Order: sequence, then C-alpha cells, then structure tokens
Amino acid sequence: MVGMHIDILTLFPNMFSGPFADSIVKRAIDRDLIDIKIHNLRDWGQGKHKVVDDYPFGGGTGMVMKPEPLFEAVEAIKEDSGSLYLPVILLTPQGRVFNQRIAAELAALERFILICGHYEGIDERVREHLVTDEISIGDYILTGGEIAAMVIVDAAVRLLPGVLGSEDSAADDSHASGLLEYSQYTRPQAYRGLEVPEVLLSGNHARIAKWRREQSIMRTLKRRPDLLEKANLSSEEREMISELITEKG
Ligand code: 6GU
Repeated sequence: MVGMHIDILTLFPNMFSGPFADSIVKRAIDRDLIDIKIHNLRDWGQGKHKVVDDYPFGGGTGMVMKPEPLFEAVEAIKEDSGSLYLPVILLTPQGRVFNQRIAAELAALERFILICGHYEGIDERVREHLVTDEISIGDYILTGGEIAAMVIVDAAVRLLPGVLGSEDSAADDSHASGLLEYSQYTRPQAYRGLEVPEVLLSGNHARIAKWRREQSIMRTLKRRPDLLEKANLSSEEREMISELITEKG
C-alpha cells in the first residue's frame, strides 16, 4: 500500500533525479510512504517537434505555455487516478505564498498534481479551467517551477506519519509552534574554551524545558518578531515579551 501520490508535470524531468534520489525523501519512496511520478510535459507536445509553447497573442516578448499539452497531461493522470478529486497546483510566483500551514494542508491530501510553470507564462485558460490552486515559494523569481516543486514536496513529505523517525519529530520544528527553535549543543562540553550552558548539563528536565522555551521566544523576538503575533504563547509568556520590549526600548 502506497500512502501519498504526487504527480509532477515538468519540461525538465532530469532536474528531479538529485533531490528525490537521496536522504529522507528517497527513504519515504523506498518504504512506499509516497509515490512521486515525474511526467515529461513534452510527451504531450504537439506535432513532430512536440511543441509545448507558442508566441503570445497581442505580441510581446517571451513564449507562453500552450494549453493542449497541459490539459491532456492532467486528463491522462486523472484517468489513472479513478474518481478521486485531484487538486491541480500550478507553481508560479503569482500564487499564494507557501508556508508551514500550506505544507500541512498538502500533507493531508491523498494525491495531487504539481505543474511546473515556465517561460513568460502559461495560457490563462489553464489557470481558469484546469488549475485548482497556485503556489509561490516566496517573493523572488526562479527560472521555473521545478525547484519550487522540490521545496513543496520536501516540506509536505516530512510531515507524513512514519517519514521522520520518532527521534527527529516534526513537532519540535521551527515554525511548528509558530516560534523559532531553541539553541542546541552537543559534545564536547568545552570547545576552544567555549562552554555549553550549565542548565543543559543539570539533568533537571523542567529547568531545561523552561530554558529552551525562553530561548525560542527570545530568538523569535529578535529575528522574527512578526511571528510572535500568531504564536502559541501563554499569558505569562506574552507578559515576559512585553517586559523584554520595554527594557530594550
Ligand atoms: Cl513557484 N515559480 C517561479 N518561476 N518563481 C518563483 C516561484 C515559483 N516561487 C517563487 N519564485
């Protein structure tokens, strides 16, 4: 039994051999927790030259992805997936901006299709009548949607049950609680005269948990104060933050 299915439609299938052939995503594939199918969009290209793009009506620079290969490719994948409702997600800088919440949303799906956008754009009829969602990975422009697809797959897959060991659970991640992660140390206890904080050697688990929580909050306040508004904080913690802010100011 395979868990989640992801179909990726791309003009550059070779780009995916690296990231999915190693590490945690590879292990998840090998253990049948996910099935990732990379489809070459050119297989649905038109005519002898397998054309997938054309000039924009109305003129202008750059090429536009033609509608036919995309519609036909998605229809072929839908046929293979039976009656299941299939979200069709276009990777484009015009999409909603990806974050941990959207990663969890995708991790809850049984199957979805990712379309890697290219060229100057994509025929608007694809957006309006084929695509059900559009996602961007941030406010900058990439040469295509492939790297964005890899980012999204990686973030979603590691949230699936059984993908990470219980050793490195996703629950402790930066962003899972809405806070950045606390500072970590490992052996040696002193390195070039730099000591590990005493509390971590105390064996007092309650004290350690309290220290880590404070570290998380202070780091978030310093680096990403925008995250604090939505973070899961007790009223005592909110009070502590107000005091830290007034001390600073
Ligand atoms: Cl999804 N695609 C491209 N081409 N550029 C991006 C992006 C996606 N997300 C951020 N920049």
